[in-house]
Amino acid sequence: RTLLKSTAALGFFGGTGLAASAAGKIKPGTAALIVVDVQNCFLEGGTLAVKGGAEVIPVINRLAPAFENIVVTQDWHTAGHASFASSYSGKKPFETTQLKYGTQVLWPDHCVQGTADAEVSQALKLPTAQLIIRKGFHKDMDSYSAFEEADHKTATGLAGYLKARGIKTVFVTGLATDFCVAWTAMDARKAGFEVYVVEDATRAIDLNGSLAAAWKQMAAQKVKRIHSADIES
Ligand code: VGL
Ligand code: ZN
Repeated sequence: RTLLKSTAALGFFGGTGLAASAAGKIKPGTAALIVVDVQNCFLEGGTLAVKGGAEVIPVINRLAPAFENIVVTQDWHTAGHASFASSYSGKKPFETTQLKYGTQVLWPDHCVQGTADAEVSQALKLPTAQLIIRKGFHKDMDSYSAFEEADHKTATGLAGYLKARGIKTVFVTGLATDFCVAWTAMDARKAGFEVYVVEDATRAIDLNGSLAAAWKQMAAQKVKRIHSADIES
């Protein structure tokens, strides 16, 4: 059994040079599904709801049985976190500020540790998920990526975990396409993995064109953009 339908992939990469033979070679034991931040905070009714966020859940649940390895991430902020607009006087959500590591988008208070809002959705059905990476728990630093925090220095350990388990390819899903999914996908490339983002298993925040910009940056890093129908079930 292999993970990607060798024929389906061609349509998506027409002209970009992904060989059907390469796609057909991915063995389930060498791949991981990464489920990014499918938490109450990012679903309808949550503190930073992503439009259509809950629609990723049935898609991810449909993909999950094909994977022997699944990693879940959880945005896990302290109260008064540096990424919250409420932590600064005169700042509103979706404005930016300069922090030591660069420009930080300021968000509504969201995914605060220990709250129901921060819980991973109970609707996810991920029988082979064994690792939850919590991120954004340093009060003075954000972490969109599951691999490293916003200083681009502090590692979460996920790259080492995946490598120790012989994983070469990751499939990234979840919320939000243009922030935590994109940063996770690009850092996975930087760590040497082959990376697919499953577009219909993601939804975006799309702040000032951030979604189009994220796809462009991901393409430049050779992140491959596929559809859930390209994965063998
Ligand atoms: C995220 C904004 C703030 C995400 C997390 O999961 O994409 N976005 N914190
Ligand atoms: Zn956050």
